[in-house]
Amino acid sequence: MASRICLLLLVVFLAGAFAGDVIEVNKSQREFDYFALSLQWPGTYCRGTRHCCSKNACCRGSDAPTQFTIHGLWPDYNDGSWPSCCYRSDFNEKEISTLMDGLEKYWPSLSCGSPSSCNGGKGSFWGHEKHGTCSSPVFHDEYNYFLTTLNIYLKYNVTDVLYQAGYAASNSEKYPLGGIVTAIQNAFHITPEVVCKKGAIDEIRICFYKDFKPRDCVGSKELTSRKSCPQYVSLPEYTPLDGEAMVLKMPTDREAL
Ligand code: U2P
Repeated sequence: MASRICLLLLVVFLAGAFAGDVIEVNKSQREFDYFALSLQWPGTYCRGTRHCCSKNACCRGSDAPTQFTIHGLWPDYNDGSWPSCCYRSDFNEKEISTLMDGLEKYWPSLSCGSPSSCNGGKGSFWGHEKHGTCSSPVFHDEYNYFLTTLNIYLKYNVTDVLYQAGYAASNSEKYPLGGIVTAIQNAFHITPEVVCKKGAIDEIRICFYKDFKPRDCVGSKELTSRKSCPQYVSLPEYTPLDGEAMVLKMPTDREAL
């Protein structure tokens, strides 16, 4: 009887959690172990830009991001896997309207595609942050999930740490991967995970306990975590697409999908 009441309370709790209309609880996924703040380097990502649209920050010309931007705050398991879409909820962009300036600046979309959300729809770019639905019991609503992510991103400024250690964006320099990892270890006392694409830094992930104290990322100690990176890596400068050509070729959001 007591366990039935507990189960009922849990369902009621989850039903009220995170966002407005909760449709279904995915009971097969257990609670996550830690958070990974995944940061992407626009200089690397935007090299692959072929299409422009209004929401793609790679197409902002001289206003395009020149720092690491947020890819996501991911609830992860210690075994290297992660839960996703723990329950389906209707993402309501109005709940985070006061955060929009910060999101546009620090957590922009770097493509024109619309990733699917947990209810199977494709809409707002931030609606795709299905990771938030698996972040209970740390977050109970959309607003707190996005606000906290912005805050820890600003607190743990990876771009600044690398810059202070002499690792600035460059199209000619190569930097020792070990030096980049050491700079972050010295600043935050944890080991990050580094992901590369064609010899360039693509992502840096820093990880946190559920109380947002920094911790090592699971992949950071394994050889596999840095397997995509050579010993010397580049940190490419952002090269804006040609402004004139961009305006002429710019399709509508719908055409770009
Ligand atoms: O790495 C490819 C995509 O897998 C998802 N991912 C990866 C590692 C992890 O710890 N958690 C996680 O969710 C990401 O999917 P996305 O959020 O982009 O849909 C990542 O891009």
